[in-house]
Amino acid sequence: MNEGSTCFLYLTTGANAPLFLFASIYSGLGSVKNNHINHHPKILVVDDIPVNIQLLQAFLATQNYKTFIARNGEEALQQVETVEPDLILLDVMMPKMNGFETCRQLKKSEKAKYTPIIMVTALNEIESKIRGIEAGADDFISKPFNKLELLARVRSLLRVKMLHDQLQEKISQLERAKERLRELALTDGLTGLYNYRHFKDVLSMEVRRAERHRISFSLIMFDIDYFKQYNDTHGHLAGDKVLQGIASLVSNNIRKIDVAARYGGEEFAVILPNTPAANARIVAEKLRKLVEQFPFEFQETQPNNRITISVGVSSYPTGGRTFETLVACADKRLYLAKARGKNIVVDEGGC
Ligand code: GH3
Ligand code: MG
Ligand code: MG
Repeated sequence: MNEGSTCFLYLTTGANAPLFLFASIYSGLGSVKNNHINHHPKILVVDDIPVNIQLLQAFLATQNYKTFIARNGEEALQQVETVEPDLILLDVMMPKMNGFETCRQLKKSEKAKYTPIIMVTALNEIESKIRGIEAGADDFISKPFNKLELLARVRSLLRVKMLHDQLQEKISQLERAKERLRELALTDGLTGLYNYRHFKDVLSMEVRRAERHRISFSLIMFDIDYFKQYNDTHGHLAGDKVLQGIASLVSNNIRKIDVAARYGGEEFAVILPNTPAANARIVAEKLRKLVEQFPFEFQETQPNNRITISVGVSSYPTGGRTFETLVACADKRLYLAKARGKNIVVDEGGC
């Protein structure tokens, strides 16, 4: 008892030295240091004997650790799901599921597989330690425990856990950045629609799918009418706004499985999977009307006081059976639409 209190006194009054060391290690690690300051590490104490729990809990609380308790292996497995502790102190001798089995289960669980586990064994039990290592334990402390030793082991494993957490966070950041890069590589910067590269991939894939499953699909291509005149009169920035407006009209009015892309300067394409020619015509007509009816800025200076589009539609297999023939067919029909006076849909002839 006496020895315990001396030790305790030492820990509370003499804590500056180890804390200083602790802080200086972390000062080089940026956000890890802040993490440590902002959050009190969570420790789960697993023991079937209440007085053991109380002892550990009382001591850990003086060190600013948040403690949680479990009185057996099953409770420990449940607790890790909600508490997500930074460290587990696990008693070896417990009825039903002993410490080794609990350790094995914890290390298998999704939530606790990277949580350090310190096994609390009887003094100098070498056999327990070997079994503990085999069960995945990270460290050991003997009962009755020495407070200084316990603290050193706890701190050392929390350091590992924090580095692990930080690494995980960096990995997630990298994954998110990679995903964003992937998105950027597939999208058109001005309109947010897919770019030509992605359009090419999707259309090629649709051709292969259609060949294999004997299903039809369609391709819509359209071009803005008299757009050079609009740009020349109101400038490129105004022209860009029209391109963006048309892109939103299209993406907000097609199905989720349809793929809208900016094919080139003022030309757009929409791939309609599982869509035969008759249905594609309806979609094309809907898009044409939406553009015609949308109140674009400065539209009154355009012919007929409107911004309009001319649309060509080709379908697999009647309009073509390959990437090239399908695009060529939709393009030809688009130019037929221009030749016939613009602001119309053409889905027949020319191919
Ligand atoms: P038509 O009715 O036959 O389609 O004639 P048009 O004037 O629309 O077509 P033309 O091919 O002569 O000109 C296309 C114009 O599209 C040229 C250019 O000013 C404009 N354009 C192409 N790409 C962009 C772009 O990224 N931003 C802007 N603002 N304008 C663009
Ligand atoms: Mg044009
Ligand atoms: Mg054009």
